[in-house]
Amino acid sequence: MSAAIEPHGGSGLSAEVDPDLPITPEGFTYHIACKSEDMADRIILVGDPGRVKVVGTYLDPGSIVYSASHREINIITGKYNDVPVTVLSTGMGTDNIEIVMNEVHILKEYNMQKRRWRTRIGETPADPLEAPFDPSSVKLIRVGTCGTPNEEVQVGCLAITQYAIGMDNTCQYYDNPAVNHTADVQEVLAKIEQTSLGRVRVYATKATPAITKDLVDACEALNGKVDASEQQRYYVGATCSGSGFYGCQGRSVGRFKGHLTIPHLTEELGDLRFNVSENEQRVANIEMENSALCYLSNLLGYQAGTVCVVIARRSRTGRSFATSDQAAKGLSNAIKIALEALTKK
Ligand code: R1P
Ligand code: URA
Repeated sequence: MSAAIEPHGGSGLSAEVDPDLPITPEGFTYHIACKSEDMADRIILVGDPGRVKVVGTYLDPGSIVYSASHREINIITGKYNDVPVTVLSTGMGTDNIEIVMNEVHILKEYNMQKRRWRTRIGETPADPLEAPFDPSSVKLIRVGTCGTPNEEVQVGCLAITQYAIGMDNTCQYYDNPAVNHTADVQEVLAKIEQTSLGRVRVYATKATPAITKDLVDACEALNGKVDASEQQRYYVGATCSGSGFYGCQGRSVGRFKGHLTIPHLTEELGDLRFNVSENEQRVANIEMENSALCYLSNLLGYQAGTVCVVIARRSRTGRSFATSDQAAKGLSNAIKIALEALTKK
């Protein structure tokens, strides 16, 4: 196992490096301290850098072969059920997700030796000896914490993302992925634009349906193994991602009171109903990373989804914050479920 490495992998960046694609001569990207061979195709993303170590305790004993740290990005690679898995922290916010997604893309699809992009399945290969890359082989599941505006959702419950609503502006800098033009995603967008969020530019996309389903199946399987008192509650719905924790999620603090553009954001999100595919959908949760994860993964053809433990309930019918025990139990189950879904064969 490598010890904490120097930022940029030792020799650093030189004047010859392409400023649009900063990669060291050894093949390290600018922010994630690893090379292509150190990153598995199946990736758990967490916000909190300290959570990487926690997820590591759920991996197969003695399986961790790589560990490094740079800025808020801690990374380990090991195995779960004998399947290679990387666990990576992003820190808080969609802006960090944009950095991580670009560098995961480079690490997966840029041939560092030949200094050119790999060809994908269905494209004419640049080198007939090189195996074409299948973008759907990259699977990313975020394991986070969140709040909820939904009175049906209690603290300690897991929120599993089906639709993704971006209240942030990160993905306004990228074209819409094809899935955003489908009738169901368009409906989510139309509904969200009818709220006060119509005053800011919002976007909508969705998690990969297979990942949403695998997370639900993993939660059901976990519940099948425990007593009624230990059942893990979960709720599938739309995840709204804000570009901040306070005003951007409708929290008005101190002298900011009276100065929010959308003072009733949580109430409006809690009241939203989407009749997507004839099945009523609601907002499940609010956090700060999922929108960019799903949107950018959809653009790249990677598979992505999110499971978060609800720690703050801010609904019309009740307000509460999870105890440390509730948060820890929910997080433990979220980690198990995410690892099962990620490594499903
Ligand atoms: C805010 O406290 C942070 O917690 C949530 C939010 O998305 C934001 O990053 O997720 P993590 O617990 O994964 O960091
Ligand atoms: N994380 C968030 O982003 N919001 C919450 O309310 C709780 C956790």
